[in-house]
Amino acid sequence: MKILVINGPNINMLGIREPGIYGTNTYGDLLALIQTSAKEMGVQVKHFQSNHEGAIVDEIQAAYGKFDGIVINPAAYTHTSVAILDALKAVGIPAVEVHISDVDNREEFRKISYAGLACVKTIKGHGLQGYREAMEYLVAQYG
Ligand code: CA2
Repeated sequence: MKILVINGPNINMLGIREPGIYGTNTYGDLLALIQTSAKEMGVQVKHFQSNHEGAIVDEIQAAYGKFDGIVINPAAYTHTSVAILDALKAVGIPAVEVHISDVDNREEFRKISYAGLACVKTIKGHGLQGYREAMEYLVAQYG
């Protein structure tokens, strides 16, 4: 099974500020967790991070026919991007939405998720472990 993990804007800054919301782990720790999880689950994984909406759309489109599952944290684009929603719908690859923080218990605007409308599952507020849980779900359901 091949899983594509996509992270949106500012996720590469994890651990630098706002530890009360996002924890103290760094972006490097997240990459290590994804790699270790993939190895343990016996799946292939590619990780992609961008601060640009169009680049994320391009990456989702390029996954068509190449990946069996997507784990996506669109970060701030979660709450604004119809383009990412449409790209996920266009490729039809099972996608799990992940949020490190509990977006339902923050500002009102974070309760809205466009990308989530195209996802088979959403995991929120489980910290970095949410990425591992998302990968486990894809393996269990589609592996
Ligand atoms: O909880 C999540 O995973 C989010 O997707 C993270 C986004 C935020 O816009 C979403 O509402 C929820 C933010 C990404 C990281 O932002 C940072 C902010 C300060 C310091 C480091 C990263």
